[in-house]
Amino acid sequence: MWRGAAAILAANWTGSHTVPSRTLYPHQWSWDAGFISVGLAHVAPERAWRDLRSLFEAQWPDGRVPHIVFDPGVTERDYFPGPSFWTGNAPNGGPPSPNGADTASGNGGAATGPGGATANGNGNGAGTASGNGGGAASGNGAGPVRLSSGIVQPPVHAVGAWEVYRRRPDEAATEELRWLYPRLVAQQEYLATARDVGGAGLAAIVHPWESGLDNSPAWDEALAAVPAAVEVLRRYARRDNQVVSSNHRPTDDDYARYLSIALSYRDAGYRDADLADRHPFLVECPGFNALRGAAELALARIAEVVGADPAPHRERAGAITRCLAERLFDPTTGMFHALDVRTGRRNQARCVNGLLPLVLPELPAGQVDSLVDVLDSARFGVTARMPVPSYDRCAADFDPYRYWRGPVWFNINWLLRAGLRTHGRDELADRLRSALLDLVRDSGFYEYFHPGSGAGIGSPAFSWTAALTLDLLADPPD
Ligand code: 9WN
Repeated sequence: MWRGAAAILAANWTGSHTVPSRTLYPHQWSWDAGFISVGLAHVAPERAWRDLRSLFEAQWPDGRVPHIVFDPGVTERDYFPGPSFWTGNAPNGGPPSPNGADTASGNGGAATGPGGATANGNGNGAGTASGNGGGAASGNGAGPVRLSSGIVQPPVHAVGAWEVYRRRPDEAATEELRWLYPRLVAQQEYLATARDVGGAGLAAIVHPWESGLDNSPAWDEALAAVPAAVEVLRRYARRDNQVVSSNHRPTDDDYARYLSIALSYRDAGYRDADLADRHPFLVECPGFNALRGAAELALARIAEVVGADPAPHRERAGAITRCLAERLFDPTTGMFHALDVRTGRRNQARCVNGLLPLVLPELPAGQVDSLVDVLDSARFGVTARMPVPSYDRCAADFDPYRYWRGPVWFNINWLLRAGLRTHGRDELADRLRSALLDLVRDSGFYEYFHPGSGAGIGSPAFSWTAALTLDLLADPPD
């Protein structure tokens, strides 16, 4: 299994970064890079550092780390929505031309981002409504310009960087941490300020894609209020449905709304000022915010290595934990729920992102007990064989095939196992580890898995499944 996982990571390596999947996702994705680094730490730490550097070279001057950094060598046809959609460079708003990546503008000038990070971009910083409609162009001046999307994903990179460092804490790794630290701080700062739309200390996501759990039922209500850009979708061709079955992916209706939200943000120059007044989708996600907290704790450790003060990071982690505990926990369901900032309502669906606050060590003991109960209940239960599904098994609309509406995902389960260990629930953590390893042993390194049969779904050679398998194999129970 070890060799199979390492081979997938090698096959998905492009020379500067790892793609999530050659067939489905041929660019670099943000939170994928964080998880991938955790696995590369065991087989090729130099690639792990290069991967993280690649991503952070595309950081915007305002600190945001884009959810996709596009590979200029890949055509527009190979992924939708590609660079010309995000930069607004598709001719007349129509379908992107194959050369969109080459024609998209960007002045490539270096700008100094918050926290002392230097990011090379086209100046689409916070508060600037740019003429070209956004989409950062990045690069260190040596290689080709890499365009990016303008939205983010959960900040799991400090956790990844810390894992790579602690597996081989030599001078080269310390140097990498010195380079990354101000950039990771800038990323956190961006989320803590520009994205605190609700004003309570939690970051709001502006698009379901930012959660990483794209079509989770957690967004259904907020999404229903968004107009569907049916006409826009019609002008483009979805690529994902040509690669895997459309029953395993978000629906066209979902996509029409995804496009509508992305266009709204793009056409406002990816500005975050006044989001509350104009943006159609603003949600506080418990998973996203729990991972912000975990990132602060990893930053505290990194700060000690690079000679910075760890205390503010620990304080921020504590503050995020308290906000989550007060604002997103529902005692009637015993778990956390996403809050729609536009309506002030908490979504009632029981989704797996509502269990992720378990990664926070300072979560109140009563909430920890409650999450563990839900996790081990019939709704999410870790049976002898199956890890935790992405949605409540008992819900009427539980769908074992459709992406984040039922199937089992490896990265989430890896995080839940870490959370269980944080709170000393080792027996359950060990069961989860065994179930995950059984799954890949029987089915392969798939993107996601049927929560009943364990059959693999989506991309068959998926990087984070391979990476996190390596980590689980290297980390047996005590
Ligand atoms: C949109 C790359 C990404 C993951 C997400 C997953 C899926 C993209 C898509 O693939 O999202 O970002 O096209 O469906 O939902 O978590 O990062 O692996």
